[in-house]
Amino acid sequence: MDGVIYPYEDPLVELNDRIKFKHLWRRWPSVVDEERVEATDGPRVIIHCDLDAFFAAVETLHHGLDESVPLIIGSDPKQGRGRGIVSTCNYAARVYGIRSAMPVSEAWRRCPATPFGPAMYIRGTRGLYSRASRKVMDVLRGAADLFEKASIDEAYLDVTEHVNGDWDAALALAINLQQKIKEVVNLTASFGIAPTRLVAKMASEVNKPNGIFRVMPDEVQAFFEGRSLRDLPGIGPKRATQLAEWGYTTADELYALGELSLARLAGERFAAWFMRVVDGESSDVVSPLRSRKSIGKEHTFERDQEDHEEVLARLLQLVSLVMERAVSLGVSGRLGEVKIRYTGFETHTSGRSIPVAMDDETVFRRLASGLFATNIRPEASIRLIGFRLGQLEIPESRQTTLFEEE
Ligand code: DCP
Ligand code: MG
Repeated sequence: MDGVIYPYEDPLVELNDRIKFKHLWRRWPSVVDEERVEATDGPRVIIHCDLDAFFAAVETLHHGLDESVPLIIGSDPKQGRGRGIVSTCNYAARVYGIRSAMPVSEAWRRCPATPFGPAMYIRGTRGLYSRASRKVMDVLRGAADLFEKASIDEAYLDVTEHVNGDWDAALALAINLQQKIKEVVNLTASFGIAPTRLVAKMASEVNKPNGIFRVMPDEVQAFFEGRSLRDLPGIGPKRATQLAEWGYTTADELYALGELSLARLAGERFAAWFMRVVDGESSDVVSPLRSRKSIGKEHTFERDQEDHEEVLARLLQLVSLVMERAVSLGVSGRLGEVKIRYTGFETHTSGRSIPVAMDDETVFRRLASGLFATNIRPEASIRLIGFRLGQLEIPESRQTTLFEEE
């Protein structure tokens, strides 16, 4: 990127100038084609796709159910005494105020199953969802320069090069992808098109279900006008409540404060992040690397190792390498797993989850040592040792937890 100057990185440039520069940039889409991942401050064309009432829609198709019957996917409601939660529900059930993550007993209270009420409850079939998800992801991946699966039913596509920076072509592409998904798995999906990941994600909510919404680079500020701070991915409930107590409930009110005052109120990091988001300049790139499910490293000893101290030392080295990788990819994990393969190839994997995703080396070194100590078979000789960081989380959610903790 030597010799390439990014005028809008200059903090002294006025907002209007920055918007002008962004338009110029659009006409020079591939000055740094090879390094497009780094060229993230220019307006990219990002598409976010999110399937509608995903688990419920799959079950509806699978069992040939009537869409107008409220359908709740989650743990067994046990006639209202169930202690689990709702995974999701169809739109007919949302009319009753039923939502993802609500206690299933609460869902039952709002809308019980026959003979007490009209609803239907299904425990869910993971395999069905994974299969449908894979087919959808294959369709989406094919259209993206950079592709990132963000969860089982949503993905980010950086299509800047694919559409050559043309926002009408991006809209046409989203319509086309929506039709293809319908053809391939008979599910409906909603799309958001915007210059940043975060705005694309918010945009895909606007016309849900089966909708598309586009936010052009010069419409980002207007998009945030009157928008509740609670609707911003990256602002957790705690921070939203805090900001509301100070009198700020919408994005534009908070933006009007200006970065300096906001920093004094809510911290420099948050202020810088928030101003960039509303400027449509969030630096979160669509990263294929974040699609990965886990980061793992293994070591096979030259000769089966009987010295458990040695094995543990090697394990801790692996933990460090994995955590370095996680930090460089910008991901955190909630699960640590230790794999031990004994002489003769017998293999044992044991894992433990922590309450929130972290990228802290010390935490996972401690977790790995604990797993090793409790699971290692005394006197056994070891052929291979491995460590894996799983249940990875993407930075949007990471930002939430970091900001909450500040
Ligand atoms: N899910 C879950 N538990 C949650 C949230 C979601 O098991 N707390 C599962 C069920 C959803 C799927 O993930 O079907 C996708 O999550 P979404 O948040 O995208 O919810 P839906 O796709 O169900 O609904 P929407 O139409 O609002 O996207
Ligand atoms: Mg969804």
